[in-house]
Amino acid sequence: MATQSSLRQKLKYEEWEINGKRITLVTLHLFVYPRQLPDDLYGLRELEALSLKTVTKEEINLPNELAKLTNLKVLSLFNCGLTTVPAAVMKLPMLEKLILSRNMNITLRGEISRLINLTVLDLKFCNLDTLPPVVLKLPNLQVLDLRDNVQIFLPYDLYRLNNLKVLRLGGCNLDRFPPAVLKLLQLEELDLSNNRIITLPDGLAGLINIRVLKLWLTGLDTLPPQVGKLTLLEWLDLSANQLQTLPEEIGQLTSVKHLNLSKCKLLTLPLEVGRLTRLEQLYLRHNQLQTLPAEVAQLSSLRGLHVKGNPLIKPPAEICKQGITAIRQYFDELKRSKENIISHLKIVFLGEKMAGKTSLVRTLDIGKSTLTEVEDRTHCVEITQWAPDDNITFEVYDFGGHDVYYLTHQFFLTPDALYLLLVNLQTYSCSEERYTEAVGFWLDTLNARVPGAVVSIVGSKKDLCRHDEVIRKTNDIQSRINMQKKMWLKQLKQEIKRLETKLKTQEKGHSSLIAQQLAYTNRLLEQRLRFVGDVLCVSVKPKSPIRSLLSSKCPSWVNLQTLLLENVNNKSLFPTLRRVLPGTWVLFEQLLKRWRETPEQVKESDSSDKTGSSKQTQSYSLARYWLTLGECEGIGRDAELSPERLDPVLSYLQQVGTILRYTDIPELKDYVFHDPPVVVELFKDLYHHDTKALFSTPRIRNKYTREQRRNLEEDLCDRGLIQKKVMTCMLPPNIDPDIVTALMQHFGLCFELKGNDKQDLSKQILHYKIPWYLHKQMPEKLKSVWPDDVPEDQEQLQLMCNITGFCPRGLFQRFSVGIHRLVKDRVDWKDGVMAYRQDYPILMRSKPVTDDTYIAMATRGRLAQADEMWGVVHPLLEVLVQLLQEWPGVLYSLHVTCAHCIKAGLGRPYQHELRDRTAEDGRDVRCPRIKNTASTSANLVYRPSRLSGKQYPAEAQSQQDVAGRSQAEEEDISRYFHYIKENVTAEWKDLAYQLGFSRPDIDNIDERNTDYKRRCRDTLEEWKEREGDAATITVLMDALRELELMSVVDGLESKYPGLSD
Ligand SMILES: Nc1nc2c(ncn2[C@@H]2O[C@H](COP(=O)(O)OP(=O)(O)OP(=O)(O)O)[C@@H](O)[C@H]2O)c(=O)[nH]1
Ligand SMILES: [Mg+2]
Repeated sequence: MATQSSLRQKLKYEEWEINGKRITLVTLHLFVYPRQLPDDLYGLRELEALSLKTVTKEEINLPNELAKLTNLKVLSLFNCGLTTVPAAVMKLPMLEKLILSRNMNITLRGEISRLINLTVLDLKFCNLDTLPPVVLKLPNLQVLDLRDNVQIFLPYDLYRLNNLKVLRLGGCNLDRFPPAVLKLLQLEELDLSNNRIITLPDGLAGLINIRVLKLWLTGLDTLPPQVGKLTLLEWLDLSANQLQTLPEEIGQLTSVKHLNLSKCKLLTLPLEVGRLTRLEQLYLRHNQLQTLPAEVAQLSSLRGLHVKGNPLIKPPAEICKQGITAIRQYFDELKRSKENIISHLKIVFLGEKMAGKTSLVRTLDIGKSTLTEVEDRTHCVEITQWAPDDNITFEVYDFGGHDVYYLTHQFFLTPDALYLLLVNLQTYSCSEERYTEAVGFWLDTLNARVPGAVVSIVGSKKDLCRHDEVIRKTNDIQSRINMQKKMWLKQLKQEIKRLETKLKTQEKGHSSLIAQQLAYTNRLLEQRLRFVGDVLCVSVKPKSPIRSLLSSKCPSWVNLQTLLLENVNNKSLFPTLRRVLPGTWVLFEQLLKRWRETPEQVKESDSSDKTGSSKQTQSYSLARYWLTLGECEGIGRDAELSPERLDPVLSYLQQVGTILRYTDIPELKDYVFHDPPVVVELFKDLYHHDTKALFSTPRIRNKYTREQRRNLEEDLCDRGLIQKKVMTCMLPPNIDPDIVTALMQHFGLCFELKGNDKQDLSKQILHYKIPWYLHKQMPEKLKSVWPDDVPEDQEQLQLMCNITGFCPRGLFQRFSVGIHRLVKDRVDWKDGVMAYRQDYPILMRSKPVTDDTYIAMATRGRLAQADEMWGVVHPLLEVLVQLLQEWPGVLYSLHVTCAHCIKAGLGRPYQHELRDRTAEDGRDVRCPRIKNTASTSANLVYRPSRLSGKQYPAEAQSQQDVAGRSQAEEEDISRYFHYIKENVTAEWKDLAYQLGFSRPDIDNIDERNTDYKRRCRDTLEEWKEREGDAATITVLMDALRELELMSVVDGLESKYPGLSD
């Protein structure tokens, strides 16, 4: 039993909100177990706020002695199993706030009216069917919370509560606006959310003191103009309703600071919203808005404009993503120059080599059947523009079908394009193998990289097949596509089921990451590839003049053209095809294109600068590949964009993929890559399917003997190695190889190897390694460093990423580039790397197992060093997880292989789910394969919590973060809480979900706190307690960004400079 002094130690000053005011009270939070209160409690006369909690949910026994706490102002009896309010409560003369929520069917007796100071009564979730009549006799009641009493009836004489300022009736299943409420003229806050109300009465305008009005999820389809009379309104929540428009009277609500219109069906937003000069947060997510009024962006108090999930064309989504400042700059520029409507669509031609892609592209472009010659094979990617009519321009991406280009292709696969997959009907045969090569593989790639994209299948070279053959083959393709789609769905559902089971069985405190992964996987269900039409068969072989004369039929590719035009005009497929841009931006883009095509000519015709020095000539020939910022400014001036107006258009073009910019890579930050395919073409010189051709160019032949060239080729093919000076020689003249290699390293295509000459740095031969060229197996000699059997005095810590189903080609190679800066003394082979990290050996391997792929990374050391071993391998896993974010459709899970199984050499070692170590974990974990007889140290199974928190997409971090994290972890995250709670306020629930809290957790936080800020703070504190060291500012910032709380993110960054470094 607690003594008085130990109880007194638990007293703390806590801030409470009573009736809109914040006061600090001497507070005690007490767990009552089993039912009895400690006797010493009644001696705590100074107590002002008492909050009781019970774990058993049995009725708490509140004896008369409670009345001795004469100073008690707040009493919380949330979920205490009460059937009636105990008599002692009625004897607390000073009581101002009484929380009785979640006490089912509680009765309130007449004596309660003795509580003449009671101003706040909380009866949420009490299953009340009528308002207890005695409540009307509480003369000073100002706040009445009746939320979630689903049957409640409100009496007509509710008006007797003539001091009532706050009435909460959310979730009460009300089917109309309760008339009695209209008589509560002094009301300042009314919550009717989550009811079946549908219409608002005219009389609402009489509630002229209303400041907060919550009407979300009430089925409203119109907002009566009378709402405009509520001129004191500061907070209006109309989200999740059926509203398509708003009355112009909304503009009269000039006190409104927070307006939530998300998840309505809004098609337009009235200009009058621009009159809400005090508006700070405007929520418009998930509506049907195509345009925003410029007036809205001009609102000077506006800190957050949330528009995700709208088919916006003015401003386009790429602008909105960048935040309110970019939106303002856009409208500003739009006002300064004229509006241009642009219709662009990216069409990507994919498919095996020789499928007929380039021939079809050319045919469509010139409008006449055309065949390519053998030497026309496409290297990497060619981009052309095709404008079939005045209304639209297609950006056509024609990819080289050879395997070697596959890695670079992926960078051009973006979600908003139309994909045409060409299947060569001549070489297709109705077999699983051919289907996989010609169709399945490409669809898997799209499904992994751009889930939800629009795809059309085209059968090519129809002229080379008989009619029945065409039918047989297209039917086969179609039915196998259906099977593949079913397979994807099955995999997704299996994964969801696995995660749901895991969520149920996972111990408390470990579920948040699984919940996030589950939410993510569920989202993928909504984002499946959209196929348009059946397989369309074409031939682009020109007909002989005689046959053309005899046949009146139009060529088959014309049908494809018609289909393309039909599809692009289908708003459900491409809702944001047309977009409104400032004329200056459009002109700037056109000038950039001219530079792309003919930089020298552009320069010659440019009258502004005619010095024409050789240095300049060189720089203009480089301008084919990239522009310096200075050159961009010059082009900007030609488009009437001063240097300070340039950044918004560059950011926009970067967002839409027209240009590449790397403002955070030192070697690249001063350049603009205005023609991305040209950049990739540079790689082509180093990345060719024909390695012989690489070493046969005139420049290489001039510089190296035949023998030397043979050695160089051998180096590349056997070891993936290429010397820097050789590489320089392979690139076009004057190209700075450092820029190309910085780009290649950024794309994950190569890494740098320094020579061993430690004395003379200048003599170091710099090599680059291109893992793509590696084809050999693990070298035998490595067996001495890493024997098959784990040495007796050592343990193996092995982390595993299990990729279900399709694994992107080249993933392991890119991973091996990504980890380069973390390891030393590496040896690479086809599907593995052996290296050292912090003097520990590490082995990374990729292995296909039936339909899945396992990527394992392991180290060995003594058991006592388990924690160090985690520090060695875990950062490698983080690099892989980060990389996987490029393929949102890939399903993967993370594991720790049972160290006992490894050491015992068991065939199918057990894979533990990756999770953090907690204080409750025992010392050993049983090996599930050898039930109950063998075990392994918990230190080899559970991740030390200092490493946690980086596991699934919402929390993915950049590689740079890996290095900088330990410092961030050490600082106290709580220092940011105050700012966050002050600014997140009402969105605390979203934040809680984002941080992995479940619905019941959130309800608890809701119940036990008095206002948003406290709930937000409580959420953050609990999150920190749960997650320990994993509760980092990076995770928190990611969560805020995910919720688009950009004003909070920006505010934190400016308040704490260096936070985002
Ligand atoms: N008979 C016939 N031949 C075609 C047709 N389309 C393309 N070809 C021929 O097929 C070969 C390959 O055509 P391309 O258009 O270059 O193929 P691709 O898909 O662009 O090939 P890569 O660039 O290597 O990926 C060329 O020899 C073309 O002449 C067609 O409709 N009928
Ligand atoms: Mg081609």
